[in-house]
Amino acid sequence: MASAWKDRFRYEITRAAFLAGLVCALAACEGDGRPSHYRPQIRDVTVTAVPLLTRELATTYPFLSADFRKGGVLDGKEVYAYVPDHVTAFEGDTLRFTLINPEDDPHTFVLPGLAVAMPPQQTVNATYVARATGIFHFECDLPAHKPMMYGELVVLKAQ
Ligand SMILES: [Cu+2]
Repeated sequence: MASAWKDRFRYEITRAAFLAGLVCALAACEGDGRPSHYRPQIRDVTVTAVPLLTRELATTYPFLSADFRKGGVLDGKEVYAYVPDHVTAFEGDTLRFTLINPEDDPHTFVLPGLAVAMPPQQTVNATYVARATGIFHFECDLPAHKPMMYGELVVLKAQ
């Protein structure tokens, strides 16, 4: 009788250990069934606002005068870029942005969940946690710079 009790006890202990191991394994798995070994990182990203086609350049490129004129293709606009204009991270990473605006015009850096002013000739720091996977548009939301001044943050699934 004592032996049967011991066998039963051993069986229950083994079963409990198996279930505990199964729970741990499932908790470590992603949706595709493979365990995730990625540890979120801090990524330092420097983004600089750069002029491409601005009014000041009309003296260098005379054709721009027609573009900036009322009714021209750049009427009320100027073309700027972010360098780089694409940033990649993994889900859970923290991005430490250093935003540099070397120009005499203001800009902004707007991502879903983050809006930062970039005053002229200043450097601004901002932190963003990439909580969700996907492709996220960032832009300067000043009307004179939309829709040309933009980029994308690509957040990949951690593996
Ligand atoms: Cu701008």
